[in-house]
Amino acid sequence: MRYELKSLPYDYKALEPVISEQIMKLHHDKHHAAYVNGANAALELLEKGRLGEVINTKAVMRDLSFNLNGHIMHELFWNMLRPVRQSNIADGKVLELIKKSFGTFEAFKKEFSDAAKSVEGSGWAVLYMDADGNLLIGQLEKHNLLGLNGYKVILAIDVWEHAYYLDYLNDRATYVEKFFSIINWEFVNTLV
Ligand code: MN3
Repeated sequence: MRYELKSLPYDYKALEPVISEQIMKLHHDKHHAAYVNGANAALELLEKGRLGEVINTKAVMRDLSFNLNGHIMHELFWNMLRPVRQSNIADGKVLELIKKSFGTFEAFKKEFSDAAKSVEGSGWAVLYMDADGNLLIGQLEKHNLLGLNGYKVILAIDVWEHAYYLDYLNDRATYVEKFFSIINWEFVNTLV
């Protein structure tokens, strides 16, 4: 088995002015591609190990966790975005679930934004759903640490510097605020 880098579901410029074409090209074609290649390299080593070659199992599995989760998170992330809309509040089933778990959309937005702004170093803020439709917000460090096992990722924001620095420099807060205008709630509703 090998993983593949799919094309973006829209043009590189589609998310401007929130996320520039330059960032999208680098982010998808270089960073996401590197996670796909890294995951495939780890798979190849595991296959060699099965054939008797001596491998560093712990290191390979660490690489697989980092790169495969990086690939999975980016595939979701691209689909979770769409061209900017001025009023872009959640609707449908996901809005019901947000209200059930957080009270109001605004309370959800504040907690999610605070999570995104306070990720230490490289990582993600994630909206998770359990099997009963309860939502929780958490952080991922890198792509793979501090996650909630058994929970489904239904929304995530990449707050690695590669996701925003060329457009926002160190102003992660503004990137997080503008992210809300490009969330594809239609896609998120297919996950809940
Ligand atoms: Mn990224």
